[in-house]
Amino acid sequence: MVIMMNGDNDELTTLARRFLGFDRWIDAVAFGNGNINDTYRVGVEQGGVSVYYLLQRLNHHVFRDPEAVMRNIVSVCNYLLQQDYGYRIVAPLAARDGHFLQRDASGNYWRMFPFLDNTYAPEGQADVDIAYEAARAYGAFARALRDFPAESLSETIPGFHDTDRRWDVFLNVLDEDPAGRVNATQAEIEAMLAAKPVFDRISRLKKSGALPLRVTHNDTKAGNILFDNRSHRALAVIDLDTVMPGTVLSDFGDMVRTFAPDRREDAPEEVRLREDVLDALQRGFLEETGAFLLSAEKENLIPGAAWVVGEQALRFLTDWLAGDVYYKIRYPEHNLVRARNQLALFKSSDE
Ligand code: GN1
Ligand code: MG
Repeated sequence: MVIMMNGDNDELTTLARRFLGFDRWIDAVAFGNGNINDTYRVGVEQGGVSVYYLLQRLNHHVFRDPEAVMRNIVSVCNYLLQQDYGYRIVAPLAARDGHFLQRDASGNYWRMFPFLDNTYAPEGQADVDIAYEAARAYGAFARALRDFPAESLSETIPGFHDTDRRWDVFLNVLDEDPAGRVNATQAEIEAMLAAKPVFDRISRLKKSGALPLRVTHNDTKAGNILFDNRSHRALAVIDLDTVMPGTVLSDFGDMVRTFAPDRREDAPEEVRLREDVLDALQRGFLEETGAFLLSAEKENLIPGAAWVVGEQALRFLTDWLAGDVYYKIRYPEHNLVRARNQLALFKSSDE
């Protein structure tokens, strides 16, 4: 999906005013590199001091029920506040009318978060220390939420990790070929079809009931951890939009998928898994979760990772064949390059 970054300052100022009182508008700059939402860091002067916030447009084509997204986030943040969690909680700010979401003239949904000064979210490939710190933070998140009633959360993207359903969508796109790209994509389609046994294995495991339903983050990449500029310690787990009921395999798997490769997920060059980073992820995550995860979960963390990589390949390939309707793309073949990258990663993680 090609979304215009609508950085109209007047519009952003008006929106910010609905959340905040301020004396002077400083600026708004596009922030981060998410594939779904549009984020701005806005600066305002309040009582003579410059203060920064994040103003974010929630993509309501992807999140069809924005209110449910905010309810999930708020209930998880409130719960975390009462736990021995050890990390900062970046909760959304209520607007002056008491609502967490504000709509603009075109019907878009906006929300605001505090901006943590002197922090950064890693870009590019994280090193071993960053991976270990992040894995501990995601592990602590799972630990602090282990008794939260997962079934009380809304499934904000229905079927997000429903492997059978994603596979059906893929087969359907193959069949209909809406963008006329199937013929030129044969090699990638064949590689995808060859990955099916891994999907079947995890699908059977999920249906067997051996994996408890847990609160899962569902986007456990380096960019969703805020680090302290100076100490490089993890301070906060952010982006709780996809917090949903799920299995621990997807959160550990998405860490492996995003941290362990030696290149970004859209690098056109051959990608390889870094064993030292993989070890650091396991060490960090299990330090926090080892005491409460069931053995069926621990034993399947690595096969689960191969599945998550395969599923991401499936999602990018499906979007390419569908004509780029879901992910933001920065050039015409972006989704195909992403799909190839994830297929290569799948191959190296399934070896
Ligand atoms: C999307 O926008 P971002 O980068 O936080 C996607 C994830 C994918 C990721 C791949 C809601 O996340 O599931 O793994 O792109 N989020 C949604 O880069 O679909
Ligand atoms: Mg995200």
